[in-house]
Amino acid sequence: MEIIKTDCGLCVNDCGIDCYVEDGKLIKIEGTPGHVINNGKLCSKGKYRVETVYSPNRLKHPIKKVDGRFQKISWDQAYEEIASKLLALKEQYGAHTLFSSTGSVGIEHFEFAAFNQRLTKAYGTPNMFNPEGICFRTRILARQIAFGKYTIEEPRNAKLIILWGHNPDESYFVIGDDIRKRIKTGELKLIVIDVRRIPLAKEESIYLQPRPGTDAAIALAMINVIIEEGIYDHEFVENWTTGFEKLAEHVKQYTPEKAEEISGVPAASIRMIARMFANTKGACILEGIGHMNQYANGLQTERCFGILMAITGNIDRPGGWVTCPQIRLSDLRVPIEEKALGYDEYPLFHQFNKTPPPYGSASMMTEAMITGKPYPVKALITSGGNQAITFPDTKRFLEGIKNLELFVAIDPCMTETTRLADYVLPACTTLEETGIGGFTWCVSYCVPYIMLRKKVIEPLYESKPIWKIWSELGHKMGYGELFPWKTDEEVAKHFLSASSVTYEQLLENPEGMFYGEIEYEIYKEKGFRTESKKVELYSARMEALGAEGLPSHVEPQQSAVANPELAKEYPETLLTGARHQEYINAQGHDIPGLEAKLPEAEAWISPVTAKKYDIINGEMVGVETTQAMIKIKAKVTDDIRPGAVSVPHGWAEANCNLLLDSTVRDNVSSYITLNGNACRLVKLA
Ligand SMILES: Nc1nc2c(c(=O)[nH]1)N[C@H]1C(S)=C(S)[C@@H](COP(=O)(O)OP(=O)(O)OC[C@H]3O[C@@H](n4cnc5c(=O)[nH]c(N)nc54)[C@H](O)[C@@H]3O)O[C@H]1N2
Ligand SMILES: Nc1nc2c(c(=O)[nH]1)N[C@H]1C(S)=C(S)[C@@H](COP(=O)(O)OP(=O)(O)OC[C@H]3O[C@@H](n4cnc5c(=O)[nH]c(N)nc54)[C@H](O)[C@@H]3O)O[C@H]1N2
Ligand code: SF4
Ligand SMILES: [Mo]
Repeated sequence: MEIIKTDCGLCVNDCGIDCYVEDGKLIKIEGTPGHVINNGKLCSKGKYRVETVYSPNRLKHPIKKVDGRFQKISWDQAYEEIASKLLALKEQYGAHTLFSSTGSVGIEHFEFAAFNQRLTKAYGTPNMFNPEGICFRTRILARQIAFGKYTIEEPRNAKLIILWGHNPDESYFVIGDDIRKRIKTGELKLIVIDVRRIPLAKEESIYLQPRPGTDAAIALAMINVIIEEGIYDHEFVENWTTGFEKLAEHVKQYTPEKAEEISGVPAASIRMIARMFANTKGACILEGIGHMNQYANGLQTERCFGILMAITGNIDRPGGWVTCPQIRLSDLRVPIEEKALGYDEYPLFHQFNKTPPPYGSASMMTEAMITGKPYPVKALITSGGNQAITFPDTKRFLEGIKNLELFVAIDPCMTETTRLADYVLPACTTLEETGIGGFTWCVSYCVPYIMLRKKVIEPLYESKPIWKIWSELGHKMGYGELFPWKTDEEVAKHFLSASSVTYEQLLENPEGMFYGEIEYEIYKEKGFRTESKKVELYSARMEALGAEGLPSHVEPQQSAVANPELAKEYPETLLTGARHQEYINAQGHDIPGLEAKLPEAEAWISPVTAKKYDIINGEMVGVETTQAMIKIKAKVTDDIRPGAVSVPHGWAEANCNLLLDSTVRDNVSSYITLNGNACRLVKLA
């Protein structure tokens, strides 16, 4: 039996795995012992990695919908028909008539976004949408505003962590394990700020339970205490920041008492954690990858976190937020003039950096599909995403696709989204192609590591690597010269040609390799990459682009404070999308072993809220918003704040995205508000 070492690649964690292969069949998977990221461990999903590859849901060949039913077609026919329809639509409506949309896989697997962009930009459309418009781009932008670069948490070296709206036991289990271990050895102190009492809050820690969407008020009050008490890092603030005076004046209004009124967290607790945080070197806010971005005030909340890190001198210092060298891979994008949707409407998001982001504002995607404004959208290609379940506001997604003349979906599996398409093209999974992997920890936890994601078995059935699908379609459309690559290896070598790492080095290091080192305090030599070369606590550039230069607390649009009328009918607060180890977004529900572990979606409700509606633990209830009602099992638990209702996302039978409204957004970043919306419970029986 052959053992091939590779990267699991099923989620953003990039764990090292040993794949046992016999006669071209994947037999067994184990975590690679001693691997830098996971040290031999696998999460619940990783343990079922073999089953995901051989899922009965895998697509076997290209299919086309004829009179409402799918028929098998050849790859050649699929390419031929899709290419000629796309070219005819371009002729009639202009190139912007094509939208492409990827899911989280489109961010994590480099080849996805790169080849998608190459083809769609060659065609001439500016609009690719991916979860960068609803997931974690806001945190990156907020840090770029302050530091001129994306500084990243380094939790493995931290002495004090504030786990702020992040539950790594479910979403990044390796970090959860590491935190638990280091609390036990006394190396690490932990503060948890979460609407739910997550398992780590039950370890030795301080736990604060805010009203949803009020985290900026808490952070601003911490800044207030740190400045008032003079416990900020004087040397760093004086030499390396601008706007401190303005900030000090601005936060005077955010006393801990005021923050208590807003958030429900006691003023004394805010004072205590502010002091602990300011008095520890190696203090780190380890925040939600998605959640803190997905509120009405997401971008400015993120800014508060950066300011807290800066004034306490925890930037570019071990265990704080540090600078991780990023691997530079070749850019396949073809330049185009036209700007993506959102460029004019959300100038800060699209115009802050010299080059605009290569994707449109996701919140505007379905609106354009529905209204035909600013231009008719007649074609959509989705790949590596299950938007019919995961796009926040399912109703608008379903309404939008009715106007399409061509809908192509690319995925290894039959999903709720592929079922709606005119053509479905079978992609292989990452264990069936060679590519570049292992490097996503550099953007989440500051580990400058890279691995070759090796082909373990041949692509199953007629499935193909995603790069090949885009390339072959490109050839059919007349863009052949842009797609010269013939093999996985050629593609990987091309990407690596811009980096300091070679393909051969990766082959020689099957468990992966460090491609660089964290450089602490490099600002001392080069300054920060902002215009002033210092950390910009106040941002003039934000103001020039129409946003507030200093962050404030802004209520979620539908909170009882912001909209008391609505609260009379919908008095509870909806949270969507807390992660489970068993599933990745909508993936994993086809695996019996995972279904057995977590068979039903559950809404977390506190006993206080449950009593109001006469709901008992385990019964099916309705969760209703102004948009819709879904039925879901009630989990009555003390582990959630009264008034908050937390439902997971990615469940077809309890689809929380039916409840959301994509016009409710963070007005600065354009992110759809996934959390903090008004809801009520309905007793069904
Ligand atoms: N209400 C609510 N909605 C949310 C969120 C939330 O918290 N609340 N979270 C949002 C966030 S942060 C994100 S990132 C999105 C995620 O949304 P999606 O990315 O749409 O969710 P997934 O279910 O992970 O879909 C990934 C798809 O990629 C396919 N796939 C998996 N591996 C491969 C592969 O190797 N090759 C190819 N070609 N395809 C593959 C899978 O079969 C699956 O259909 O959801 C967003 N939606
Ligand atoms: N197993 C698994 N892992 C995943 C994913 C998955 O679907 N499954 N998805 C991946 C993706 S695409 C992403 S974006 C990340 C998401 O990663 P995160 O966004 O970090 O999500 P979670 O780790 O679930 O933690 C979010 C926490 O925020 C809390 N919360 C909600 N509202 C508030 C609030 O107003 N204030 C505070 N303080 N806390 C609040 C919730 O109770 C929850 O415990 O996970 C990634 N990892
Ligand atoms: S955490 Fe992600 S990468 Fe690691 S084993 Fe689980 S699914 Fe695979
Ligand atoms: Mo995400």
